[in-house]
Amino acid sequence: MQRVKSYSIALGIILTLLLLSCGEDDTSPTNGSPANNPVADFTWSGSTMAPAVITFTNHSENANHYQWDFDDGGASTEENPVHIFHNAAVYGVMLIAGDSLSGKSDSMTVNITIGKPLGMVLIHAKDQSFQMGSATGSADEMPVHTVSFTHDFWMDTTEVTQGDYEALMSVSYAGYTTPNWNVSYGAGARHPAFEVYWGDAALYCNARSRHDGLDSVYTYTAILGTPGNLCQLEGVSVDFTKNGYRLPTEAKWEYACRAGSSADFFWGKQCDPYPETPADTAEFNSYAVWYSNAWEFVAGDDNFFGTHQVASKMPNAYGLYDMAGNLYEWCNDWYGEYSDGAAVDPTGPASGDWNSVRGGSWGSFPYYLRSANRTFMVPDYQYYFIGFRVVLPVE
Ligand SMILES: [Ca+2]
Ligand SMILES: [Ca+2]
Repeated sequence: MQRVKSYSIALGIILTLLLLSCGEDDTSPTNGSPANNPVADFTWSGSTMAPAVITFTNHSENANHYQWDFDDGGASTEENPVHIFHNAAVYGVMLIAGDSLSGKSDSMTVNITIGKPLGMVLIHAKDQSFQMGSATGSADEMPVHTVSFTHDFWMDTTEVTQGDYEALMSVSYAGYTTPNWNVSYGAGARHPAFEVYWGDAALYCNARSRHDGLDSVYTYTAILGTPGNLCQLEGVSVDFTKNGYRLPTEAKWEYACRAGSSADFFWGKQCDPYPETPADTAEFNSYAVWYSNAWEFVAGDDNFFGTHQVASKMPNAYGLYDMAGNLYEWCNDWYGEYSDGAAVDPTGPASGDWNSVRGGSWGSFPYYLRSANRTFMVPDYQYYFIGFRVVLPVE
């Protein structure tokens, strides 16, 4: 027994020396043995409106490795990670702070409430499909084909307003000047922005992305003309992998416009002879700013020439306003024929001369306000019936 005891004492001295030498290492417990227990602690900062860019700052004690769970499928092992929450929800963010020497860890969970992006609605499209096009419309709406999506996306509930456009663009681009919003076509902060080229709309998307701490989707080699006021982008390219605002693809636009409807109009009616009776026209007027209540001036409280303020009519089932009429809306796509067969996240032709615009305008007849209708314009087309709204993918 005596030999064993001596051996134990010797082993104890060796272990103590080992621990003391380890104590000189920055990452080990500071007072030798036993190791201190880690205490998880962190703070966070950033916007709480989706897409929310949140910076996490670790304040844990006695820890040297970190495991973050953001409660949205995302994770990180960085000490001070930056994470983007794309959806409006309450997230229970958990940090597990561990000490690699002792093998001990501690966790801390904080609920972070993220609100929806201002003026946008979440379009549930992930793993959804719809029939794009129309068998009874124009040739370019055919063939009707199945389109599906791999992600949800946010979409502006209204066309971009003159007020929002002016506020953002005036602080985003040196040399910006206000577009010519002629009062006879509807001028005012709540009226939609018109007389904007496709390039102006793309610059708006980039400006809004920068404003919200997101990526720029559009790159270009030069801006020709006045930024935001009838400018063209030279050498423009679109990076769909970036996390930022962009113009909707035609497929996203039509899916969102239909809001589950397969009829010509999102409120479930078929075009021609509709709208025929006064009751039909009244119904049409309740959903759309179009020829009858905007171009063809008719005296009355709700009828006047030009664009109307956004969201002055009833929304579709997804809460989107003015998807039929008020202004045609720029899409991201070059215009081209549909290809046969099913498509997943289609983005249109790789190049072209015209961009697609959708939805008809305040000067349009009903046929052009159908959900499937396609119209094309050169990107630098200055006209008072084209505006836009933007989308943001949920990755
Ligand atoms: Ca519209
Ligand atoms: Ca057409």
